Amino acid sequence: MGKASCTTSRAMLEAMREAGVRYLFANLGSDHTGIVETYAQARRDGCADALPELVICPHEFVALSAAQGYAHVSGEAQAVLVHVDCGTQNLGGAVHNAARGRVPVLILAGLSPVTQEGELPGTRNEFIHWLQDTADQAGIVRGYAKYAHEIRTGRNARQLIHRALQIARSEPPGPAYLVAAREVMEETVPAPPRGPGGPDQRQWWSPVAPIGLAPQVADEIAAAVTGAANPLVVTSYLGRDTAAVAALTELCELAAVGVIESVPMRMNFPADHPLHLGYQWNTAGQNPVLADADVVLVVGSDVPWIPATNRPAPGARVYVIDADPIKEQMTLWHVPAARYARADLATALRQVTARLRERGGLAGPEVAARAERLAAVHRAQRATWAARERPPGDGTITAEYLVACVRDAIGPDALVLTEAITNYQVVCEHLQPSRPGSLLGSGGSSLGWAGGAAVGAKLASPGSTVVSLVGDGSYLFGVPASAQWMARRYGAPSLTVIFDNQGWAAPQLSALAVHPSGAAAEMGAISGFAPEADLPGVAAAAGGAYAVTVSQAVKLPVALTLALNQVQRGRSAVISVHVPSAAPPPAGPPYPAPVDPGQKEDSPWPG
Ligand SMILES: Cc1ncc(C[n+]2csc(CCOP(=O)(O)OP(=O)(O)O)c2C)c(N)n1
Ligand SMILES: [Mg+2]
Repeated sequence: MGKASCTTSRAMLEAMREAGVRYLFANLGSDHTGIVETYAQARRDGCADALPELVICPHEFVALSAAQGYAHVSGEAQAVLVHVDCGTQNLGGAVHNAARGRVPVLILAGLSPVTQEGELPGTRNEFIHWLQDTADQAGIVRGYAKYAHEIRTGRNARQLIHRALQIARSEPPGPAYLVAAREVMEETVPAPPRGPGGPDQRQWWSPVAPIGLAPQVADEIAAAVTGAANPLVVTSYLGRDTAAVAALTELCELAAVGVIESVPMRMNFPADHPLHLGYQWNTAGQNPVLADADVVLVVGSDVPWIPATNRPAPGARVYVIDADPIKEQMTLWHVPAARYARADLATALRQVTARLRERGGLAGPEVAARAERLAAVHRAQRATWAARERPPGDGTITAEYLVACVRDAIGPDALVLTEAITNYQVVCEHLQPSRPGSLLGSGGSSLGWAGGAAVGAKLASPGSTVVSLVGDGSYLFGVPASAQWMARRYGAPSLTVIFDNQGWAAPQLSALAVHPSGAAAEMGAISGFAPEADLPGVAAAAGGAYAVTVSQAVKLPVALTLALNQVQRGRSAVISVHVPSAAPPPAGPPYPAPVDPGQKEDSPWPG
């Protein structure tokens, strides 16, 4: 092929690279002949730099989670390549996580060939091409994608790649999904001019510029804060822009405004700041701090509170500021607010702070007294939490003690991914993240995100120690064999700490919340994981990980230190820690004894 032309596949890959996509997280199929050929040519010709680096992902959910983890940490959208409808279906809940987590990502899938008689290069030649022909492949993800479209000709493939990424990166960010038939990906198209004088595509496709508050809205919010006796900020993901953390801190310090983190999927406000007033997740009761507030700024939150059990006082004035302040993507959502404002959060907070300074009136004794009062609440919370960290006298491990040990072992510079489910709140209260960017959650609720996200996070920040805190169920949802294989293959080691409560606690707690004295309360959980699986052993087998299970409090600190040493040396480590059980052991006959690991058995059910 001459320099003046190339295939659509190459054009798409080059456009991704131009747009700043460093990695293509890929799970390949018969639709990707042009892509496979392009990578092979680039390898042969020594010009692989013009393409995104290929990361082979044995499972699509892990591929998209890895792309998400990379974008979470770097802010840079990456790309995922999947196989027709099958691969798209296997993305599964990771699409939900990317959408709810506001993560920019480009997903590219092939379509079954659109010819069957040899009319065009790439025509159908395998039986699956008929089986994979579906009426609306993009429909699988349409409810989650910001943009779902088909590349119908190679002539504008570059343009559509750039357009998809521009839409994915513009606020609020999210997934963009493109499909292309095999014939289109095999099509020969003119190559764009190169070198000086050639188009620099990236500058033409930047995301939409941040917007600020209208001046009168900034003024209105500043006036409300100035006039408030108890102003409060509630946030969940403001920290996805680390600059917004500094902007929030400045505002809060100026006006003595307390901060609650509700369902925090990021580090939003330093936990060690005296104005940090704690966390709320599925809190069953009324949060007194929220009840006391007369002005509430909801700044970057999908769920600032759960109104059936916890809400501001009836007279409180609420202001919602967000990239999507009325959550058009949710069918049912309402926070009764005096004003809903669409704005970039760092910009909006700086504007309000500037207006507060112009207005003055915050240097009086009331504001200073409020700061002192809030600091006392903060100190009392921390004292309660600290008391819970002591291990019980029987030598077992509580979740609180576990998080405290992890915190002390990893130090403040680690990057922590949390998918600890019923221990989400425990993780926050005992980790107390105080460095912007140091805590990540999926932003959604489809479990298993952390497995792949840890790989992506490490690729984005190779100098960071990446630590995942996950439930035993969430660990298994994350296809650990796939994620751990990728971690070894691509040099992206991390530490995984499993809260092994022997099953799914969450569905049982959900049942008890609705049926507090029903049969579920009487009979106990039905979602236990007995017989116990060797969870770290999965990682050892698939990715050569250092694998250990701990059940005694006294052994935990040393186990964590040894595991972290392994991670520093480039090997992943998985520690499963027995914490109080989610479910009693099942009734009925005993399960077969586990197979001795040294022994090879043909049947999994010996004896
Ligand atoms: C993909 C997916 N499937 C099912 C669920 C429903 N679900 C929510 S929490 C949970 C249990 C999680 O177990 P684990 O990670 O062990 O946390 P625990 O509840 O024990 O704290 C399940 C199954 C979900 N959120 N996502
Ligand atoms: Mg569990």
